[in-house]
Amino acid sequence: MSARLNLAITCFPTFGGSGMVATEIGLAMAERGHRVHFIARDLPVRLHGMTRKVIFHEVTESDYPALSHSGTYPLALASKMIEVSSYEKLDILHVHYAVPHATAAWMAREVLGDKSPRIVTTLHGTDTTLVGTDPTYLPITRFSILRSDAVTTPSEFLRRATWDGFGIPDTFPIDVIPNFVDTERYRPVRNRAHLRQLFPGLAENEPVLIHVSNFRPVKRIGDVVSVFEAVQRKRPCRLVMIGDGPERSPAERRIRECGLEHRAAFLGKQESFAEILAAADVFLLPSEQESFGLAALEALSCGIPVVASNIGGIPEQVQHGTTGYLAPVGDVEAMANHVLELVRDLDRWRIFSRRAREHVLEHFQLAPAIDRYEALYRRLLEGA
Ligand code: GMT
Repeated sequence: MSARLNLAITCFPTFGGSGMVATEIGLAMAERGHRVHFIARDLPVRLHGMTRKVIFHEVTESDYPALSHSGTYPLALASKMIEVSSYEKLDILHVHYAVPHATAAWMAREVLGDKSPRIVTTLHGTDTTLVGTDPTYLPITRFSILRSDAVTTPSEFLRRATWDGFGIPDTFPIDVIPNFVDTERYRPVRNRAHLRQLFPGLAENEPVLIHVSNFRPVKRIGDVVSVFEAVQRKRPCRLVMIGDGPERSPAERRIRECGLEHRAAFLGKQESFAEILAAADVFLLPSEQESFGLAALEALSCGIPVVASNIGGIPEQVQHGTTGYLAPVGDVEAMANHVLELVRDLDRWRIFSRRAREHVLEHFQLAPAIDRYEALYRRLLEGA
């Protein structure tokens, strides 16, 4: 085995934690001198402007009329994996999100036989908790997970949910490699000018709440708005909403109906928002489910305390009463009270902010996570 690995990564190219994590792993591996390919439907968001560091292979589906709407993406992806593996002699194929990427990888491996790369599947959450365990996909997803050479999850919670949800014995090895954050990009630089561009009349001590997500129902965007309204009644504040998805329009409508539109800014999808995040005061994540909650980690890295629901993998990164506050799903009153505790007491906010940054530096830095993925790849190749 040569020291330089030939690695391919497959992920969803859309805004979302799994694609972000996959892209950061690929870029970091390329920085370490490995040859890195991305096999995806489109250029992943964080690869924009970075393609000279890696090789991108686009998965294109046939436009033959009889095939449209028949879900041929997994087949096109498997074919591209076979093609790239054959002429690039890949060592590792690392797929992010089991549905359908782990299944496409398994199909590719069946075709490639003993020339197949080793397959690593990283589960990210909805592929287990929402989609994967849906009876529509369960048998094939379970099978594809079991046929992977290695499986990883970003939290203990998701490891347990995978064993339990798919009826897999807990003797089946799943490595927990927590998600990580680029602590240089997400750092505590509080420049309120970024917020004044959004809110020209922003007072110096006026708190700014912020939320970043894909605005899917699982994020409980209505709760973000409810918390903002409840805080606003007691202490004038502002709300920044970053991202887009089905729950955005209803939320914007509700904000307008309450006459709060001048106090809220919906920015849509943003490729870069670290400066805005770092200038805000409290990050809100009242999700129904979250295997990890990468956006909260990015906030903590900027020294922004998080108020979130006490579910899934969130408690593995947000410490209640230390770096933020956790409340039961849907308990918007408790969440609003926690926000008020933070924004009314600057000393408390500063302590939480410092501890948030320290916690991230200690446990969620990029380099140690990349070390673990690299060690996993090498372990698989040594056992080949
Ligand atoms: O729900 C999202 O935010 C998108 C989804 C994805 O597939 O990108 O996020 C999942 O993976 C992220 C990266 O590991 C995690 O931080 C999110 O918690 C997880 N989402 C859910 O579990 C709902």
